[in-house]
Amino acid sequence: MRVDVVTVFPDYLAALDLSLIGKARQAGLLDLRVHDLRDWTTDRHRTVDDTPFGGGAGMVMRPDVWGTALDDVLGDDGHLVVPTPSGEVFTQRHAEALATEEHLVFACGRYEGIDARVAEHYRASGRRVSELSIGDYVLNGGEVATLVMVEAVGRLLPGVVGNPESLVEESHGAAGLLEYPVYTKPPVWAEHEIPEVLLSGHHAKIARWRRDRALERTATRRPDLIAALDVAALDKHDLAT
Ligand code: 6GU
Repeated sequence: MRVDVVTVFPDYLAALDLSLIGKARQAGLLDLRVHDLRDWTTDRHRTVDDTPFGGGAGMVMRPDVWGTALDDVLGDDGHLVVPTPSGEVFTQRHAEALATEEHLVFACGRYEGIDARVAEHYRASGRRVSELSIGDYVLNGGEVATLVMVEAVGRLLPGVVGNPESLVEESHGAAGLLEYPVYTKPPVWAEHEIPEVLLSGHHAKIARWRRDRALERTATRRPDLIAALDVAALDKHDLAT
């Protein structure tokens, strides 16, 4: 997969050199390039923003600078992703859909945003454009949201996560539940023991226990996810839990 990020803070994206995503880049599974938006400015001060029409606080990013940058970077197949607190909320379903794309381009704006004509223009020209938020809070710009989305998408690319089974049971997977609690050695730590069933070697009982804990946790922490569950996917025992 090819990923381009356009930002006025290229250094923010340095974390993508690390860990699994960094390895995926070295292995050639992910071709990630970070660009400085100011490289597309033409004035002496390298201006990227201006005051909002209609008045109000803060600055808005200029469409002309973004337009020349995105015309260069999008190529003919790029899917434009604009991180913005006024976007749809990014979920694992968005990550899965974006992971099937050949080429993503992230346009990082400051939080007052990019002139609205930019998304409108690329949509009108027939491109896929996704305006996405990472949650209900406000960040200073799209860079951290881009880190989040590139990591969520990148780990779904074939070969990035060593054991693909670790993608199966995790939170926000197909089951629509949060993950059950996990434990490792030592079996007793600070007088806390691990649940006995996990030492039983009884695989069906362990699976049942894990599903019950996942249901319990999800009901307490994320009742919205319980409400969204497909009732047909629940078993008798689930309904009793
Ligand atoms: Cl994508 N951008 C900004 N600036 N703030 C956010 C966000 C994005 N998602 C949540 N808050």
